[in-house]
Amino acid sequence: MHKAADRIRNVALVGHRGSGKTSLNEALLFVAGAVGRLGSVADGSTVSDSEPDERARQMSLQASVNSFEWLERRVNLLDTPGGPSFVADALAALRVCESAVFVVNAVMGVEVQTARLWKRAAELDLARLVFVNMLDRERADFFRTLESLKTAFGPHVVATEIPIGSEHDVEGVIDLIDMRAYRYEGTSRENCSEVGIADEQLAQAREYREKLMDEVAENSDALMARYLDGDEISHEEIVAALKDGTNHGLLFPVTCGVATANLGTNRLLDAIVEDLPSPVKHGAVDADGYLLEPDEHKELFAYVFKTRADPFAGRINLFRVYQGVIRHDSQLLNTRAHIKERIGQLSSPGVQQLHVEEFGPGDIGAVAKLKETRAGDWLAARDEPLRLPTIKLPAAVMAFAVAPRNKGDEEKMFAGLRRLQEEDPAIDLHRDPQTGEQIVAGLSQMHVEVIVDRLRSRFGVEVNLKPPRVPYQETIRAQARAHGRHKKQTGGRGQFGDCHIMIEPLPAGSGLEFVDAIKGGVIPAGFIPAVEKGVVEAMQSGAVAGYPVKDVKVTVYDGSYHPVDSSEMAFKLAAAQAMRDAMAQAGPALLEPIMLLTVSVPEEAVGEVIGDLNSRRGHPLGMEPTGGGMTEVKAEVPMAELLSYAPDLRAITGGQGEYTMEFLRYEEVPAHLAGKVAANPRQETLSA
Ligand SMILES: Nc1nc2c(ncn2[C@@H]2O[C@H](COP(=O)(O)OP(=O)(O)OP(=O)(O)O)[C@@H](O)[C@H]2O)c(=O)[nH]1
Ligand SMILES: [Mg+2]
Repeated sequence: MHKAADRIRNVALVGHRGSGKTSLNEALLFVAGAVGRLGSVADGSTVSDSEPDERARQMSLQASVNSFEWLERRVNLLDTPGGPSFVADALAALRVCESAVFVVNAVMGVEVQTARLWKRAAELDLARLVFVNMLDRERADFFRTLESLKTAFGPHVVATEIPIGSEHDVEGVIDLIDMRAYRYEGTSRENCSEVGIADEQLAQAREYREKLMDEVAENSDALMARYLDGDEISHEEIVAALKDGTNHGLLFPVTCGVATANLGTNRLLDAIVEDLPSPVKHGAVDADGYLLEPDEHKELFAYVFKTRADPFAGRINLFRVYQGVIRHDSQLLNTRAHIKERIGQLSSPGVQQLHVEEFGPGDIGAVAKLKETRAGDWLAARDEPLRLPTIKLPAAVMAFAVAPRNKGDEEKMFAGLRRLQEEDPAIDLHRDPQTGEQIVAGLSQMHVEVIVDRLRSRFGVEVNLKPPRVPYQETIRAQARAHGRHKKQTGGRGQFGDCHIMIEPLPAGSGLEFVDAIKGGVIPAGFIPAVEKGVVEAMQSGAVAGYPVKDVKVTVYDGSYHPVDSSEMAFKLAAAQAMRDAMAQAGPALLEPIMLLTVSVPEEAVGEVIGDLNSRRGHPLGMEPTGGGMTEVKAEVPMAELLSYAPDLRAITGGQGEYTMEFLRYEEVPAHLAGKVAANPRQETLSA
């Protein structure tokens, strides 16, 4: 029998890079008895981060799922990477969960990625709970972190516990609901014991309890009236109101602890099963108009959210059942590939890879050995095309040309790249239309380096990377009309296609919008797709410098045809010609990617670093001391100016500077530079 949907908790651990998610994941598994010892990230002994490259880099590179039982509930806990380059997996995890635990570093407070993921979780309507981690670190401050959470996420972020002691002397936590104190000693499962609240902390605890009660009472009119009258409110009533507010995204409880010391983690585990919603409570999921209900009697729909390559089992697909029951030894349909897949063995994901006969609605499971199925697919009882709203991923702008070191490894390299892309949809693979080279694009240089490492370690292919090229784009700034006509009469059957189009600029990020405004069949409907094809082909190469053209609305509004001579090919050629003419007249503009650069440098080098960024057409956004004599400088800089930044920064800072960058947006290239780019379409000087 499967676990009932109201006994399941799907929870994603999310947060900024290095905030302690993997360590917390480990502690929660340890407390629940799913692992026998508390592994550590530093030793490379944690359950998640099990891949060799994750251990070597001491950071999570992909999502991992562990299922275990706690208080008769089944918890599917998803550890996600905090690094912005690996955000695809964090977003995929949020999609299949009802709730998220935000892990926040108590020294740093809310960081960039925390805020971004919060926004995504809000869009998905997830219950959110915060764990303020690393209370033991120097300069850690729970209360300052709480303030930064309120500033970022509003007044309904509220502490349900506060720490006892701080930094190296942190000892435990005070539960504000029941006003009870807990002390932790050592890291064993039995390290927690109740103690009295120290007199000197009583006033502070009362103050924060009052804030909590104000917030809880706000979620229930009845409770509010009695609270204002000064009535005693019972434990059960407080918990019920807190739970209700959390489940509806009206209130965000903040807990705290030290993941690596297993401090506060037992309480978090209880909160996960008691305060966070089940799939039933969260309710039906809207898949493109089709409501999926967590009902075991309805037909099956399961969504594959993650494909992992396992060295032993081959490709493993992790799925979430939305409706119905998935059974082992059964046959299902893949609704994208329209093929039947045989479901052999099913297993519960993670450390306790137990074979499971069936998974019910709301549950998360793993299946190996499927032929075609990969992340993003639906497995279903029948071929009903379902869609969840697409997850918007950042643009893969760090593009490198790759080639195998050994001639003859081409096929192996392509196969490897395709497999890696299955695991990570943020990777973009394409051929450079100008040079014919194979391009691998990721969200950052590190992202691409991880891909190269994996090609070597998993697929045995050594590749060379050529320096990145700038992925310029083009667009138009004005409206234009053009006429294209393709006519050939060379004996026999002729060629005839004829169309009039109008093009207009669209807002950035809109891509192509193609409108068929043909009246009276002057171009027969059957040829319209050929017209669109011609337009799309012409847009591969813009009028300024031959880069792909984006953000254009194209309306085909007139034309003519010949009953015998017209063909798809003729209409495609006519449309491409019209499009090229129209683009040349429509104020074509060259666009370049602008990056957010974050540089960490010694304080004394800040002046020179900023001066250098100014000479790179950069706009400094601000700076902040980060301790240890280091300062973090943020700036917006065109990518074209950063291709050789690493050696220059090394020279300025005597090797002590570090930087990361990520894509922000496209902006028009200043006119005096656009000419230079156009004159050098292969960017040859850059790869010198
Ligand atoms: N002192 C202290 N160190 C911690 C704590 N939690 C994690 N760390 C350390 O912080 C570093 C990062 O921890 P991880 O658990 O890998 O952080 P993460 O959030 O999983 O990192 P990403 O997966 O890269 O986003 C490791 O060296 C941990 O040992 C904590 O509560 N206190
Ligand atoms: Mg991690």
